Amino acid sequence: MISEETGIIETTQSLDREAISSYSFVVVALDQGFPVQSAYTRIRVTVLDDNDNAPEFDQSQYHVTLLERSPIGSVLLLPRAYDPDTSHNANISYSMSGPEGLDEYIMIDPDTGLIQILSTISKAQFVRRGILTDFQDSSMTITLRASDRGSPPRVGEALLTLSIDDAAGRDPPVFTSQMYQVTLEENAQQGKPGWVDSMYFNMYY
Ligand SMILES: [Ca+2]
Ligand SMILES: [Ca+2]
Repeated sequence: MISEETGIIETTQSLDREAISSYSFVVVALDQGFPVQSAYTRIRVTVLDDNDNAPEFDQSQYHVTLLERSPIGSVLLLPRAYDPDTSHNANISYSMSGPEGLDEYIMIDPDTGLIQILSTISKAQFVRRGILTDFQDSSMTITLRASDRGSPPRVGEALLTLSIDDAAGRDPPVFTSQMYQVTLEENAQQGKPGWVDSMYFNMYY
């Protein structure tokens, strides 16, 4: 709106850069003589960006099944996040958090969001490391984050459910020691067992 008296131009409602990023108009000045003399000028208003949008992933949940012993460098997922703001307010950095120790096996590229395998994954190892609670357990939840570089930054989140498929890369059973010493009493009853401790990985489906 322009004041006819002062020429001051004011907004009449709040502006949304994501809806309209610039305005162009012509201002005409008229004197009160006769005949009327006039001048005009063009005005272009560029709306600066406010960081009023958080990045948003293209899905709120992702599900990926990973074959055990997939080659190092294999791509798990390429999630995409979008931010309708501009410049650093839309410049996205990706990160993730999951069970402790998982970051030694998979990584997310902060610039592209590409999630890749860093190290050979086996279910047995995940159970040993506490990344999976037990052999019955085959999936974990990872939180993906997309943060813009606004001030303050805004963050969008999505969940990734990662399941480990151990059908193809089944581990053989392993003994916990290479040698066992068992003592038995003389005249032990027939059928009395000596105890040998063994662990079986990936026996549960
Ligand atoms: Ca904005
Ligand atoms: Ca933003």
